Amino acid sequence: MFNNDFIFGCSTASYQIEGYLDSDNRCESIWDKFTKIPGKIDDNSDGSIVCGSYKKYKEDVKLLKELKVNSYRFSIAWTRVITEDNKPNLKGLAYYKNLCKELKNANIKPLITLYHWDMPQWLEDKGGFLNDEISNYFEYYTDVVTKALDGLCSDYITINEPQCIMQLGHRVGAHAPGTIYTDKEMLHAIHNLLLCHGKAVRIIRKNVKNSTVSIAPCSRPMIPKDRDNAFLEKKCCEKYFELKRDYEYPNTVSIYMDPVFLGDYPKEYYEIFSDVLPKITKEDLFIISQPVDYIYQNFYSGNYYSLNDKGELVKEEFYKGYPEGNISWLQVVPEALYYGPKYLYDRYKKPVIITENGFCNNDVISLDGKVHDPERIDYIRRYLLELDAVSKIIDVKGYYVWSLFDNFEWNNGLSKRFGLIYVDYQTGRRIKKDSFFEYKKIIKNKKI
Ligand code: GBH
Repeated sequence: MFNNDFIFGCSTASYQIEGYLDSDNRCESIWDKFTKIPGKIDDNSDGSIVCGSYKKYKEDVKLLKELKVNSYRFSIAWTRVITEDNKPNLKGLAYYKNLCKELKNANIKPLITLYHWDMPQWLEDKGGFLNDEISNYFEYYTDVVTKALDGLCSDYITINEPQCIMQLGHRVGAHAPGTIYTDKEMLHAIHNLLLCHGKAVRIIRKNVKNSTVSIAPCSRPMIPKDRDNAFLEKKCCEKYFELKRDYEYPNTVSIYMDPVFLGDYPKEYYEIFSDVLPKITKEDLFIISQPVDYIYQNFYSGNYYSLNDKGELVKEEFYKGYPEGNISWLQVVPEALYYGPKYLYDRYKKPVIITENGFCNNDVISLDGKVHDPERIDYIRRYLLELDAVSKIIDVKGYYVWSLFDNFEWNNGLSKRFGLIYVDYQTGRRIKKDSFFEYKKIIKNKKI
């Protein structure tokens, strides 16, 4: 049973749902360019059609109203609201203003993500996150947005999943812009990204009355196979925050969250990267660690661990045929919503809000014209049961489903569906899936 003021919401992101990429002087983003490179997107699709939310926002809000969510998390496209000569684009701003007004009339609180991966290409051309001016550009963009939305939105997320920006965008190369960083560049870019966050927090506090703000990282928690073994849980928690100089280090939580929440990088950071450290000043760390309100986190999956004879952690491989979504990394591990929030709360001591959680399915329209998705319903219910359980021992304030709609799933294109609402990309038709009605019921009853 969730508290009466528990936030139930849905999440989306600009490039994934808006479409109309050439409207109202929107400028090119790194995803416009990346999707044109042959072989980068599984089905050669891009963000040009998708859900058409740039024109259909009234219909979007109607659906949200029917679902009765308290909050809608969406992102602003930097490319729509700032021109290539770094001036406000009033037409682009008007879209987000209208969306916020529509939400206000429906009694739904907007939660705005300022950066959900769609960097303006002209800024990427100036070096992207390696440009030491990037945090000043981001601060200016944040200033423009918060002033334009004055009185319409008070809740902001600075940056979505810095892990994916760095690991997928600049190490694996599966995401835009796909330029591969050396370790020295990676740490420099991470530091600049954190400065973007900090400067945005500062300007939000200045411009917005009763603001809330934080960053939304993602992670894949280590789950103790034996839930009664406190020693194993402690080991899992340690591993979750551990920073090692391996291929995966841009994916860790502590490299981003320690500076934001604790005021400095983890101790081991300075040792393992001693030969490639960026310039880090006291002033930088002060800016990066401006107080934030919440621990936001996106959780989808996790890994089980047990102990060997020597008392060391060992990862349990998933057995063949293990329950999973229609995307390689989405094994069903509901305990992620118990241990993830718990580990984070114990270290960073702020209320937790799950900013994304959801399921990818090979959904189809059935003969009866409906979309039946029992797997998604089961996933959401199992995960929410774990979240409900952990909320008895830590402060959990909300949960957002990824996603309201099927949408452009980055390098996986349109073939991967995460929505509570099915989108027929040929006609633009939207069909509420069974999970839409189930989530509506959960919201109404505040219980599973
Ligand atoms: C989120 O990222 C995004 O915010 C959203 O835009 C996207 O559409 C949604 O989730 C669904 O994918 O280390 O094995 O987990 C995705 C979260 C984190 C999933 C990194 C893939 C890498 C492989 N991603 N993870 S693994």
